[in-house]
Amino acid sequence: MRSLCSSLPTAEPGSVVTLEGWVHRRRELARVTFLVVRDRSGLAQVVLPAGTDVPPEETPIRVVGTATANAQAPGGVEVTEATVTALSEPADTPVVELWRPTLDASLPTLLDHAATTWRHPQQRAKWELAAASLRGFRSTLDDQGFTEIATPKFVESATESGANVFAVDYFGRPAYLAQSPQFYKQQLVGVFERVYEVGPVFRAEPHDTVRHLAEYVSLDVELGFIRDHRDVIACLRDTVAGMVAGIHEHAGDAVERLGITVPEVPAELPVLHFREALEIAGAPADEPDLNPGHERALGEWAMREHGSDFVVVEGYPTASRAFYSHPDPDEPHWSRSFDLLFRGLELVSGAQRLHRYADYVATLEQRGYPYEPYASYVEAFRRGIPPHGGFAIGLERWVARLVEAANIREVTLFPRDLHRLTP
Ligand code: AMO
Repeated sequence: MRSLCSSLPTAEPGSVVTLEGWVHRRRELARVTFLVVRDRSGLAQVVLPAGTDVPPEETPIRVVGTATANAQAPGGVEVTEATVTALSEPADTPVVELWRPTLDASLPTLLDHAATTWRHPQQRAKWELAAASLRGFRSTLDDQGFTEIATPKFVESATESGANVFAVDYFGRPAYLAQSPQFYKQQLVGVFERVYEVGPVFRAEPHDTVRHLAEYVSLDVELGFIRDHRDVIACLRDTVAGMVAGIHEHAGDAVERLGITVPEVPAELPVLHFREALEIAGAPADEPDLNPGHERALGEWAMREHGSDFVVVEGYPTASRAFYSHPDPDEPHWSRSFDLLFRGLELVSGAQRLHRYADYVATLEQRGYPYEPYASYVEAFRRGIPPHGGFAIGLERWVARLVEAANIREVTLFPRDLHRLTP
């Protein structure tokens, strides 16, 4: 039976063990050859007689040998008297030396050779943080009565704005790749009350920035029977806390490999009104939105004033938010929408939504949007949708800030952008 490298330290000394993994490193010394095996759980050392023929680095192998205590070996146990069998052709020499403790390669090299470079324990740790966060996201929402949904990615109309949609030929009809599951998650509040989706979304971002991808993973949440957007912010707080808990529970080892500081989520997130946010960021009072420099300034403010990696900005101008956002009933110039900034970067957008049919019709008209492309969405609001709201977290942005990556592509398995369609 196969043992994992991580279980070798607990193997009975003298017992026969079988490891399967990759040749992480060969070191041929005068009297012995050391072979380090890597599998999904970690590394193990195998000691072979000098001159043993070992396949090259990155070849998958099976090692059958004897578990032997050796204080110098990682974990105190190594494999001796071993036979090594290659499980594929000898692997080509990787473009980067994966056995080195840190991966020393330029971003284009990392991305061009992603299928290999992701094997490096530190690189892989970044996605392990993403996977653990997803487990925490799902389990937190599952426990709160949410239903996971899956919605179409071919859509008839733009959900966010017409500017950055990918047009596709859908059996001869024009269609788009979904920029978000926005319209569907709202309609499904009418069925399940509380829904979430984890899925790809598509944005034809025309600019080459360190925070935008053409395809990313959106963690979408929508819940009904809310009082206002503050109920949505409370749900967001618990969801992000759940993602952090997921990291502690399932990716402690990845955190250690990367040496990162996992944020603490305050019991209540600090909240600023958009007006105050502009002032703190030193922006003119008539600015319609926050730019990356403003966001960084607000991140520093949150750390200074609240010791918090997070800050919510609420009340963005209604005119600069998506048409489905609910205006503040007292001051309709401001909306019941918000963003969550994490370490000075926009991580989440959310809002209370309009939920009355007549409000949708009026808003579309006011904004000069045609009714027809939105008809099937808007007409759902004639059939009883409760007050509701929700938010979306960008998974890659979350991980990028967790590991403080300079570029979102460093934490994306196979990034898609203006220039990149392979690998
Ligand atoms: P928005 O368009 O602000 O809101 O997107 C939500 C979050 O998704 C992330 N994000 C991106 N990540 C990588 N590359 C991109 N090009 C990109 N664009 C956005 C950000 C952002 O905060 N329907 C609304 C959400 C809602 O109200 O529920 C929406 O999609 O982290």
